[in-house]
Amino acid sequence: MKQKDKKKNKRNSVRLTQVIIPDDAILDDLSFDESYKCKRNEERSVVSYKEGMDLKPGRIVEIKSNYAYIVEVDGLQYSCILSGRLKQYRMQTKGLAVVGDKVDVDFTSAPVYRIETVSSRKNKLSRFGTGTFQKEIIIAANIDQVIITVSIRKPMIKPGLIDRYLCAAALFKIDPLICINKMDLCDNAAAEDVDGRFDAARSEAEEIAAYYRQIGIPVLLVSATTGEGMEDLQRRLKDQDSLFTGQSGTGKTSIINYLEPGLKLPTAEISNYNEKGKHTTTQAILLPWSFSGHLIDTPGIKTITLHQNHKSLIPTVFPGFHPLTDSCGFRDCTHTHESHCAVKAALDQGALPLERYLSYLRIMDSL
Ligand SMILES: Nc1nc2c(ncn2[C@@H]2O[C@H](COP(=O)(O)OP(=O)(O)O)[C@@H](O)[C@H]2O)c(=O)[nH]1
Ligand SMILES: [Mg+2]
Ligand SMILES: [Zn+2]
Repeated sequence: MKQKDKKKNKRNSVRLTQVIIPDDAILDDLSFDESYKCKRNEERSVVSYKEGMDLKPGRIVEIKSNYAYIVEVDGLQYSCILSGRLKQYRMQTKGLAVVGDKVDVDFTSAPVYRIETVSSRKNKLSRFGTGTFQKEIIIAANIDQVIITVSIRKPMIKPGLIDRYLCAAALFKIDPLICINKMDLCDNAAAEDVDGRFDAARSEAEEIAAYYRQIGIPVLLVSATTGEGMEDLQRRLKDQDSLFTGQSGTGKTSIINYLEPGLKLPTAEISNYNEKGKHTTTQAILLPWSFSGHLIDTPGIKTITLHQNHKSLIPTVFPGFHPLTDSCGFRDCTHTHESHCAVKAALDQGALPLERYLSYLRIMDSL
């Protein structure tokens, strides 16, 4: 870089650190509209700060700490830091650049690589803290589909939990795919029968699958042990960026390892061992499939939580309620006490299983 340019950059950075954001909280409030961020990056980004830079597009694949981001650029991984410009938003750093974000990295001062811009997101998946304010923690961004992993047994399948994941997927505008794993246990009636009735489990899985398929949500019956359903799953993962979610122990990591044996991600037993002291990552990680596309594993993230502000949206996004809801008498029908409710009518006619309606009430109650 020329001496003159250096000076100019320095001046810019001084000026920029003095920029006062009228309300810092605005950055936290990106829930359904990322336009603030888009504007800052695409419209307001002045040419001057990019002058003399060697910017390359990349993707954040892992966050090591508040300061270290692993970014994939042209198939290679670089440890990067946030530029001074982005660090102004230090308090929001975690939400500012997350796994899956598309970024521009400046290579001018290699081996120090700086993330200079973060592009606006197609979508994101967040979880919410407990307590009154339920602070948002973004898990990952730019996700094509979320693989809702459940197991038919061990742990027992819980359709109520599937509904919760489906609500979250709908709220965050991410396509869902349900994977019912451990199907091998169904054919193993002789095996120790902790949860009872393994022999009936296959028809149970098929019944659950039939219901969700009927309301338009794809379901695969798989087994990471026997390989059942794995070809179909691979076909659906190809060329997509998929985030695996689901209760711990349902076999997410086992499925990933089956499809990509080279990864050797630690499954249950090893993770437990690591809890005794070894460092394990609790963040999301983005990894490439050898058959193209990416996966996002979220080893330390226990469950999906919904935000209390989502409550008013659940009556429309709850799986299977659309397009019924269009025929409700009230636009903001909660399908409980209202008259002319199409959801309750479907329930009375047996078109909507009581179980699903009760699951809806439980989710509403919990928010
Ligand atoms: N029988 C059976 N066990 C499985 C299957 N998939 C995973 N497991 C076991 O379930 C446990 C939890 O698996 P893991 O992949 O760590 O689950 P995760 O917590 O969802 O990542 C491990 O003991 C696996 O060996 C399967 O398809 N069949
Ligand atoms: Mg795991
Ligand atoms: Zn209604």
